[in-house]
Amino acid sequence: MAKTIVITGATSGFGRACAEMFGRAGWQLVICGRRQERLQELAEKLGDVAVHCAGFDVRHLAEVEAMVAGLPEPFRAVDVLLNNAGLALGLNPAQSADLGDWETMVDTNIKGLLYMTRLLLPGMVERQRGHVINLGSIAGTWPYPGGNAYGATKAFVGQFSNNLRCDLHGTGVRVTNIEPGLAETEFSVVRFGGDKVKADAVYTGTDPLTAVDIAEIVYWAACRPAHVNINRIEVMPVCQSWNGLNIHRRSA
Ligand code: NDP
Ligand code: 8X3
Repeated sequence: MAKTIVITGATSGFGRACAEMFGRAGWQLVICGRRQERLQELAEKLGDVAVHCAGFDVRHLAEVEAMVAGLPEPFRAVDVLLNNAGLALGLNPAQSADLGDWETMVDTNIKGLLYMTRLLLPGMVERQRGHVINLGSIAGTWPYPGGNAYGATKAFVGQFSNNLRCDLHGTGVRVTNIEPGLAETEFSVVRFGGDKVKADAVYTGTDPLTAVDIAEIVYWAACRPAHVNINRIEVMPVCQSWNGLNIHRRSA
């Protein structure tokens, strides 16, 4: 019987690439995102793949509840939840960051992920199988200027993933946190409020990770034998590494 994956943030980037990869491999897909026209277009592109399109906003619990309650029968036994929907907004230092941006990141990256997980976990535990795959980030481990609230939301995702493993001990349900570095998607266009020039500059002269690179990792983690749990994967492009600690010196 075909397995079912629920993918949040399937309208773009990693989520869309995962939908294509899992779909081609014969999985049933529940593809989620706010831009419904993109979901429809993706479903059409996937042709014969069994797809359920779910247009909703992960920040709103009532919408998440309605999505889960409205899953058609063939899609109800979810094997993998890919908590991928997320975003960074802005790169200002904390002292001048936009509070609304911080709230949006918390509501999406933390609360949306919590809602999805809490509502789909009971079925997985009941069936004694399932897998929650979260999209964290290197920003959850490695600080950088302007990463303030975004990095902190991804640190939450990392620790929540670890704690989930404790709670799910003995249930057969797996948890994986995938933590990518620089990857070219719509991520930077969103971060810079639609400024494509600024977004493109992030990747100029680099060989960033691609959405397909991440989809291959998600697919690999999901397809390990049932007794294997990949706890976390941190991945960067070769062109990215650390820059050491910063020391401020008084002027003479
Ligand atoms: P994209 O901007 O290309 O995709 C983000 C996806 O999230 C879109 O499909 C968007 O759909 C969805 N989304 C955003 N807000 C909401 C919301 N409120 N409700 C429902 N869906 C939402 O970015 P990426 O593919 O790069 O990002 C995917 C994940 O990977 C994110 O969690 C991001 O933080 C993380 N990540 C990205 C990295 C990168 O460098 N690109 C590196 C490390 C982690 P829609 O707008 O249609 O709702
Ligand atoms: C996205 C990677 O380094 O832009 O999570 O924060 S980074």
